[in-house]
Amino acid sequence: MSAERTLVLVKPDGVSRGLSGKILARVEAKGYRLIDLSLVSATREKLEAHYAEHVGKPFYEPLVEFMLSGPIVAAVFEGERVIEGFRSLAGATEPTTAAPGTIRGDFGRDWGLKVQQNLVHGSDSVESAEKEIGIWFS
Ligand code: RTP
Ligand code: MG
Repeated sequence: MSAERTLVLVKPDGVSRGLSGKILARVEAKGYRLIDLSLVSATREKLEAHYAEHVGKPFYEPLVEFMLSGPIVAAVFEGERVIEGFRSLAGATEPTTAAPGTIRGDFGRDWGLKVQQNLVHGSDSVESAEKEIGIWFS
């Protein structure tokens, strides 16, 4: 099987809490190769494209506000089955119940807000990875 690529975002909570290095180190330690890396500020346009599937949902607007609240680390990682592999490292969406040993499970919790501040994003398919890499690394 040929190597895949995925887009990883360290969300504003991860960057502001000083966890970017730790998070990227976990992905590298698993054996995935860092291909591209950037500290970026999101824009509404980028987020609308990135979260197109969530536009109109009740958590969409708070999610956008959260993603605009500070800088984001965008990274591209490569490796066999990296899309699945990173999502497995990240853990379940809700940090309170994400399994210990995962990024969200080890570093995240419920901060009492409507939108989970769950530290990371990872693409969920080859198609979304291609689309998302294009959005954050254009
Ligand atoms: P991501 O896309 O960020 O990797 O996370 P995911 O696949 O685990 O979660 P997804 O369902 O795609 O949702 C995207 C992000 O929206 C926020 N969210 N809040 N009910 C809620 O309050 C809610 N549901 C989702 C989270 O930040 C989630 O990561
Ligand atoms: Mg998702």
